[in-house]
Amino acid sequence: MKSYQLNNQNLAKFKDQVAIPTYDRSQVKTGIVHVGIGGFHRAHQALYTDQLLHQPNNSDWGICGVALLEFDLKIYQTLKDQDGLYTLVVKELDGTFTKRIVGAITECLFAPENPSKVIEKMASEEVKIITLTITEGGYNYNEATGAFDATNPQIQHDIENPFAPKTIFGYLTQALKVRKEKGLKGITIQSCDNIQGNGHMTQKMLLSYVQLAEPTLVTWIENNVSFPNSMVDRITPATAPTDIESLKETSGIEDAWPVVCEPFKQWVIEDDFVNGRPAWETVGAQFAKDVVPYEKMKLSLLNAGHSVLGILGALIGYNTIDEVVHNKNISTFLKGYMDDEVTATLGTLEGVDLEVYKKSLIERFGNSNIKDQIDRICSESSAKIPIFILPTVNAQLKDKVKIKHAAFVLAAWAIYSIGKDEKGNDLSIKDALKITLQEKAIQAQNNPKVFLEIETVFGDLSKNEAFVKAFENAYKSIVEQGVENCVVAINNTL
Ligand code: CS2
Repeated sequence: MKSYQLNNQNLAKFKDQVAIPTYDRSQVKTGIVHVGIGGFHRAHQALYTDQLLHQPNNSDWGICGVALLEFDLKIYQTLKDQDGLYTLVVKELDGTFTKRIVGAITECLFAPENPSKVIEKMASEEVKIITLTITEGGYNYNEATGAFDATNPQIQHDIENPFAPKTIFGYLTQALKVRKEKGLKGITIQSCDNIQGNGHMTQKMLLSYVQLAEPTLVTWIENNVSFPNSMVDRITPATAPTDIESLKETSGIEDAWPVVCEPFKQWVIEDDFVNGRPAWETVGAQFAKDVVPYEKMKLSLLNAGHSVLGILGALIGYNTIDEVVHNKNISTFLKGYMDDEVTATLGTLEGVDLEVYKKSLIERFGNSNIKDQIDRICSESSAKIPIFILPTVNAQLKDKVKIKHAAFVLAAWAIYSIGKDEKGNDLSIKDALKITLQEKAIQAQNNPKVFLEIETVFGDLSKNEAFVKAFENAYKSIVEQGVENCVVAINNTL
C-alpha cells in the first residue's frame, strides 16, 4: 500500500482507511493547555476532546500540548512535524484494531526551548483549563513528611529563576501571577494523574511552592483557581516499533508515534471548574460530586493489580502483563489480594458492583493483543507503590491485619530491586530512586528490614512489628522457594 506522512496536508488521503477529524481544525481555539503529551493523554483526554470537537459549537476546546522536560523533545518534534495529528489504535479483545486520527491537539510547545511562550499561553484569556499528566513522581511530594519537598534542587532553581522554570510549579506560578496582573478570570487546574485526591494533591503542592516563591499570590489562587479531582482510566502500553510498521503497511499512514490502547476507557471528574468546561459528559465522561471513592477503587485495584503482576512477573521472567495473568497461580494470588486485603478498605461505592469490577480487571489485564510491558508497569515503582499499595496496607494495619499478600509483593520488590530475575537475567530498572533502591536491596539480602527503612517510599512502615514480620517471612520464603511456589502456598491458605 502506498503510504504518506501524517500531517494536515495529507489528512484527507487517509479517510477511506481510518476515521479522521471532520471538523475544521483551523477554526479551533485553544481552551486547554495540557502538560505531558505522552501516550496516556493521547489515548484518553485528547480522544474525548476530539470526539467533542466533532459536535457543533464546541470549537473553543482545542488543546495546546506542552512537552515539559528535555526528555520530551522527541514527542514534541513528532507532533510538530505531524501538525499535532496522531493515530490512536484501539486493540479490541477479538484481535481487531480500530484506528482513528485524532486532531484535538492543535498547538504544541517545547518548554525547555521557550519557557516564556508556555507561560504566555497558560496566561492567555482563551485558556480556561490547564490539565496535567506529569506522572505520580511529578508532584514533588515526600511520603515521609507528607509535605512538598522544598529541598529538591529543581524547585530551588525555579524559585531563583521565575522566568525560566523547569518544574510544573514554576510554570503554573508564573502563569497565575500574569493572569492576576492582567485581571483575568480564574482558571481550573486539573490533574489527570493516578494519585489519590489528585486535585487536592495538586492544590496542596502548588500552594506550598507559591508560599515559598510568590507568597502574595496565595490568596488570589485560593479565590480564583479550582482543582477538581478526577479518576482516569485506560491501559496504554508503550508504542512498539511493530505498531508503527503495521500502521504504515495496513493503512498507509506514516505516523512516527501512534498510540495503542485497550478498548475500555473511563473518566470520572469532580464538577468544579471556575471558568467553564467542555461538555465531556456528552462523549462518555462522568461528572460527579465526589470522585475520591472511585479514585481509591481504581488505584487500589487496577493500578495496584498492575504492580502485583509486574513485580511478581518480572522476577519469574515474564515480559508482558497478559503472560503473567494467564498464569493461574498468579491470577489466583491477585484475586486473593483484591478480595482479602483491598475490598474491605474501599467502603461502599454507590452504583459500582465491585465483584464485576474486579472480574473485568482480570479480563482487561489478560487482553493478549495489548502486550502491556512489565518494564512499563515496574518503572517508577518507588512513586507508584506509596499510592497504589501502601494505602491498603495502612488501612489494614489500623483495624484489621490482612497484610499477607501486600507484604509478599513488597518483599518481592525488595528482591527485584537487586536487579536480577530468578533465572539470573538482568532486570532493567527505571526509577528515580534506582540507586537508593539497589543499595538498600543489596543490604537487605542480610537483613530484609533495611529495605522498608527507605522512608521516602514507606514512611514509618518499618516501625510496624506485624508488617516487618510478615515482610521478613515472605522475603525468606521467596529466596528459599521462588515466587511461584510461595504464591501457591499462599493461595492454599485462603
Ligand atoms: C499503570 C497505569 O503505570 C502503571 O503502573 O498501572 O499506567 C495504568 O495502565 C493506567 O492507570 C490505566 O488506567
